[in-house]
Amino acid sequence: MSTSTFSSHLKSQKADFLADNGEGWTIVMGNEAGDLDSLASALGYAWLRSHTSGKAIAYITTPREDFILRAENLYALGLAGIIQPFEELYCSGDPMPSQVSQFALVDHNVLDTRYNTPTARVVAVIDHHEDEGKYKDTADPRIVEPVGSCSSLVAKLFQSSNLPIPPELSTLLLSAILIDTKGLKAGGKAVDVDREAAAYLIPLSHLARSEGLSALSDNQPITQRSSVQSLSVTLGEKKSNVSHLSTRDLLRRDYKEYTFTIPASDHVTRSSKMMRKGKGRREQLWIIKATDEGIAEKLWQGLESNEELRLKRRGFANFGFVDNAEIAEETEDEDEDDDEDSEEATTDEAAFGESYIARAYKQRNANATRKQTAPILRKILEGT
Ligand SMILES: [Mn+2]
Repeated sequence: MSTSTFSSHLKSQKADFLADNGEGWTIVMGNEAGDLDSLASALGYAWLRSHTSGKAIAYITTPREDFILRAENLYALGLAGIIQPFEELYCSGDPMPSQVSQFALVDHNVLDTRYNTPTARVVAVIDHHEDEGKYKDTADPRIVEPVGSCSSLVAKLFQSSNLPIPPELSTLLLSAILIDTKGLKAGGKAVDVDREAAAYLIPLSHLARSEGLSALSDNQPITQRSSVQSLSVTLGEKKSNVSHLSTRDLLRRDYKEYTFTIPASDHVTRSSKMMRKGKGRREQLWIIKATDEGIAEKLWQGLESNEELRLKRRGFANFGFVDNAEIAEETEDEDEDDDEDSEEATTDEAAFGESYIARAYKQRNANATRKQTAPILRKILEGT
């Protein structure tokens, strides 16, 4: 299939879907952060499902104005011949037809409350986050495995289906795997499933077309070939080049919202957490409504005693706060030592004003991502 027919297939599929008002269709969606893994998994599984078990379309959850925040997504879509994503793909901002009731979840395993109407049914789950145990009676397949990239699980499904995979999709899935596993680096997030998926996809991707790569062409592992590694480097550069983005853009780029039910009181609280990643450094900032003091206490205690995250309290002066409202001139705080700021830290919980209680932490285990923190948070708040 040529690039132009792949993208025109998507375009006409979108038109059919809207003409049907969604009736009889399954919407395949990734998580709301909208990273390349979510995007590729949704497009990949929608293709597979629409060729095996009925009408399915990928829904791209990223809002139109946020699309530019992920240059690596635009780049990988470009490799797949999708140059104008908003025309070719069914995206956030397009109408959600009233007849839609079937959802397939990829790269997350709980249907967002926005779509969770009384008639909504989750008919498939393919994910690599912690399993929240839902939809066991309705989802088929229901695959939740801790692999490096959800795209690897989608690739594995293609492999066992014997359905020919378009090179555009191979390229997209491969790109997501490379991004998520930093080029399948040894000692990183890649597990065997990721390596096997990449080895399956590479000869079926654009890389093969440009270089005549085949799985058996020499003794070097296919994932170590220079064209694969250079794609990985390019994607990584696109992803980490964020110099054109503002602080607000950076936060929007990785925003995720979680809903937890707190036992004892009947609150439902929404906590959003932001983490910025530097070279091997990770910090956490928590902001809580002052009216939720019980939650704050529970949270501080749970977080600070957590042995996986190994959090170290940090004072807001480290981040340029001089008092409640003002932000200081840029201060250098590279390589701060672990003990200097514990005293002042206790005094500035009101850094975000009286309505909020805030604490900042340095994460001494910089390897733990949101994937580890989210279940810890749930345990602390829900006690399960
Ligand atoms: Mn993922």
